[in-house]
Amino acid sequence: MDVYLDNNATTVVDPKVYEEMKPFFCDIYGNPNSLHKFGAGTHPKMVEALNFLYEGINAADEDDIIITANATESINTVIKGIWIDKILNGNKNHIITSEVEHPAVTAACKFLETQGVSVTYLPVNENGVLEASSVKDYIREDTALVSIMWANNETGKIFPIKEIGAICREAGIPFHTDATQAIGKVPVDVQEFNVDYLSFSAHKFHGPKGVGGLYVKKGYELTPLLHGGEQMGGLRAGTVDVASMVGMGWAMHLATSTMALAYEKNHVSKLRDKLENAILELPETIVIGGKENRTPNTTLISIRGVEGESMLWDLNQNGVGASTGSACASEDLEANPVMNAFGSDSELAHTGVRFSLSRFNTEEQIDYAIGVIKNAVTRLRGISSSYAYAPKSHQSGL
Ligand code: C6P
Repeated sequence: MDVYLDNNATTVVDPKVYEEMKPFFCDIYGNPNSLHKFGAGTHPKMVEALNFLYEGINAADEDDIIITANATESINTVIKGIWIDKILNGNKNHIITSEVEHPAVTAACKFLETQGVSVTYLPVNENGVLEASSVKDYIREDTALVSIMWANNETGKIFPIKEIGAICREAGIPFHTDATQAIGKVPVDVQEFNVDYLSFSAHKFHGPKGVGGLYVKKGYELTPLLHGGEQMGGLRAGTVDVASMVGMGWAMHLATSTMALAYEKNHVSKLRDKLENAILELPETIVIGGKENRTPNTTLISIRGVEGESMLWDLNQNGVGASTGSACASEDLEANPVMNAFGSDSELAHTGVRFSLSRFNTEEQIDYAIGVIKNAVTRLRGISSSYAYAPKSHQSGL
């Protein structure tokens, strides 16, 4: 049996989304900026898609949603746009972010540091969560932007976005949140949560790869990253991939309906808990950051004596796909930086395995995966010298 448990890396395209995308490859293929029917024929479905995106995050009519290639582009547009507008052409020079952001944020910030920008990387507490008050403590006169993720891709931990948004609003500082792992998992509402910029990627919520979005609150416009044609009101030049945009709209619609979010909360989380509790029956296993306040689909578990990469190999041999952390960092064998960031010791940081589920997983799949995981742990612990001789350090069942 094949069981895909790496949905934070990417998700299967929902069949309904695929159906909605199909006409835009060979039938309705005109350039949406052309005036003839081949181009203009795309407009109704593009408008529908945009409306679904607005509804999905509760954007106000006068706000903007820019279609991008992915969350990475959306994030870079905000960080570099702010750099141009408020730092190069203004009198600010400081950005606040966290130590556990995705590399799309941290690498962009590291680049700005090489250009003389001062960046504060806030630590998370022992539960892997950033405390809103720490943002307040580090705001300076010259702070140009606060960028904090909505939910962490490795632990699933949800950050206090509403409080951070309120702190930024009060201080008059633009607030960006990377909601890539939040959409379709928890309710996302830019108005209620005081968000000025928000990034997302369609392939994380059963849409196609290669398309994402950037929400921009009215009055918070940015210098664009891509200059060229007048697409997206001049905010992101280049012919829009209509099929992908339509796919993203439908994916958002399906993933953020009240029913879908309830299913995620009740059904997907039950399957995640079943998997997690079965692994926690094994001695010396812990949930990194604990069980509180997570997205319903994610668990990052440390299994002492079992190196993450070896575990993945065993699982893969038996049809189960998981990861040790971010897919984009899976080729380097460094200790997991997110686990390092909240104080895990180095052995622990090498033993994390991330399981991330979706609404397409079944109970039968989870039962099968549990068997595969338990066998792999027994085999790998049997050949692990560190497990046989090292002092026992984990508490089980945290
Ligand atoms: N995280 C993971 O395995 P793109 O690649 O641009 O569609 O998404 C980037 C991105 C941005 N922010 C967060 C919180 C993310 O989780 C990701 C993608 C995947 O965790 C692939 S590295």
